[in-house]
Amino acid sequence: MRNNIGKNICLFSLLLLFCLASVSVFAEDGYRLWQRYDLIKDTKTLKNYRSQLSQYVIQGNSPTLTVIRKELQLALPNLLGNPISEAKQLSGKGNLVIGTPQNSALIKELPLTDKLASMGPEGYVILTTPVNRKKMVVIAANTDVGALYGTFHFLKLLQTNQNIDQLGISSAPKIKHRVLNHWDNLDRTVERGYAGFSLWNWHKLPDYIDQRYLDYARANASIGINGTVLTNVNANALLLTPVYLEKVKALADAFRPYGLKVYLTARFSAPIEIGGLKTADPLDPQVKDWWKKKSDEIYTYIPDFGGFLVKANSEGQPGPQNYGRSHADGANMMADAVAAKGGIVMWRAFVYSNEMPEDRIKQAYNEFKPLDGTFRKNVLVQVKNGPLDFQPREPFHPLFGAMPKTPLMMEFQLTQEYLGQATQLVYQAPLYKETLDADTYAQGEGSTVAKVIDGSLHSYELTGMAGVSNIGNDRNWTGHLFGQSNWYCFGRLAWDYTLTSTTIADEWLRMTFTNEAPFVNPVKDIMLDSRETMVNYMTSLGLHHIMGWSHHYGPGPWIKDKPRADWTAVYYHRASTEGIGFDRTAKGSNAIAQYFPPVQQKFGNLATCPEEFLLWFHRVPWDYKVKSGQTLWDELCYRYYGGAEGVKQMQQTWNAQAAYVDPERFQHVKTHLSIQEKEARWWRDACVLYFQSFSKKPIPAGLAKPEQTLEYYMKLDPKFVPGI
Ligand code: GCW
Repeated sequence: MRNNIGKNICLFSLLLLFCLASVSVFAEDGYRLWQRYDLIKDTKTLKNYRSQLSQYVIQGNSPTLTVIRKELQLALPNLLGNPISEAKQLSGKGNLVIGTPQNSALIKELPLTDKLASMGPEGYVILTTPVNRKKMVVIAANTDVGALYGTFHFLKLLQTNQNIDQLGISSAPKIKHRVLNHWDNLDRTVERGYAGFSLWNWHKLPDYIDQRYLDYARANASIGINGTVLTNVNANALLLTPVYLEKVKALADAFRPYGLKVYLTARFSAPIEIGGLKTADPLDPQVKDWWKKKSDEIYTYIPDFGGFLVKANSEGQPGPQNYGRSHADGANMMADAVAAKGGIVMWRAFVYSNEMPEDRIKQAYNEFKPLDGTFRKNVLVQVKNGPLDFQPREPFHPLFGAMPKTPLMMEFQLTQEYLGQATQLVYQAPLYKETLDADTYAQGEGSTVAKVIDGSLHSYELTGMAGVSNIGNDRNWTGHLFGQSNWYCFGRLAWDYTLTSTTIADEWLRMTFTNEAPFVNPVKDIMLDSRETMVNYMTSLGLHHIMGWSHHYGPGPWIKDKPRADWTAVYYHRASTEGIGFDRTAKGSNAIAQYFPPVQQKFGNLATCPEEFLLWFHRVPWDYKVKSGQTLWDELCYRYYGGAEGVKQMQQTWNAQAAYVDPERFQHVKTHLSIQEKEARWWRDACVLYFQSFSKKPIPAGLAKPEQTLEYYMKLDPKFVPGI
């Protein structure tokens, strides 16, 4: 009797343990990102896939082919609910063949030479083709990494229930260097990070390779990201010391099979701080020699080290101007140090100084334009999408198109420093696309920013797109679950900027949640409207830089009287009883003159200036008539109230999706949307009341009365806001 009871208790606790384990294993905490290989629900599609996929053949061996094998072993049995394994030979049917002409005799025999010729080192083709009268799916590329990218594309087709009967896909990246920039510090804090601490556990490196590092590399490979800058551009010279290079090497080795190259941020004064030199003057032979030796040393640890990302003479960072040298002098010295090993230098153009009375947004152009053509061939000048600083909306940076002899690299921000940080849902693809599709008129109509950075407009060989990462060690990687969509869309657009925001959102939703249309369509609308909704309740009609001081969290249009005018809000909106807005026309700071004539005319003329940039380029009175026929004041109010209302709609739409999403992620998003709704009302009321103190006009009838007083909002001072 006692034994039986004992046995039953054991059995019961074992059962309980198993249930708990299974729940925890499949806890929907967002860790699996868009790489969820759950059983395909649509039975017709499942049946079709099962008839076409029963085994895979990968000839050859390499660390990258091993990664492909692992991914297929994880994905196919789960997606198809069938044991699918690797085979050495083709069988009757259901073959998936992956490889390159170099490592696969099967692929070598196929007439793919022409197709592969134009795919470059990272492109791939995915074809349904008969071989020896056996129908099969072929994923072929010129390199193993290309085959890996092709494999992830094929898995995406299955995850999104696409028809694979007659495949004829060829895809190659439009941009060569597709790089994440982590603003991670060596103490594991992340500057402007809202997803926990840094992924990199420097203390346990080089020995402990966390599974997260591999899943990070998998996720990046699945969206074609091929570079990662591990540390903050406000760089720490210690990173270049042997102790840390050992640790970096361990990460580089872990990432290499996924085609992910490692770059490091270089503190310009490192020769002094860790080299014992008295100067960091780039024209000093000792300094040149130091960087050459340091770079050679780095290559002994990381043979395929990508190169340096440098923030110099910007926001107090040391740089060549400390020695009266130019940015080109600094960049070229470093470029020479890594050139022999194929390294590049990404030199940031994010420079401005408060001493300069000039309109802050003009300064980077004024500093870099004259240097056009003076940079080494392996230097990219990295330029933020707009001339200010990652605002919810900025016009494209006037440097794009203005430096025909210097490869310009795009810098977008995925982390939401100015876009609601950790608590707000904003899908940024529309923001990125707005910049990429903007016409610079550098060589007449059609000279889009995208054509500048893909090198086609000015025949740059070297091309790049960087994204300031939103990744941290939060279980869901990005803090807000929908932050994942920004990591995803950055990778997709860096690979192919012609993709639409809608297509990318559709892919991500299907892979991350479900293919069920009653979920995909309305939630896609939430995503596609989210950026405009945010602009409306934060910075509509061209307003910019009116957020909280230093942490940039919440509204702060009243911010003034700070050590640096160009870090305040009043510097930008210039509100007074007469009107509001920054006159950047020829009558004002003339920032428009930095654009090519057609753009100057468009932005410089009130009649043609898009209203979303009205107060960016113009200063107008409160009763100025906008296109809707409203006065500017009324329009501003309607935008703020409309924006806050927009978040309510996002909530309603999401709250109707409980049936399609696991409780954990459903609740996560639901709770964050309710925080966002509150914060949107905070922005609305604080800004409307503040600007009303100048307009002296009533809030249009029918709009709710602000919940608190202006004094109340001005007194709010959130503490310990993440990211600083
Ligand atoms: O956006 C600003 C941020 C700084 C950042 C800087 C930059 C890393 O407020 O935190 O510094 O830009 O881009 O260098």
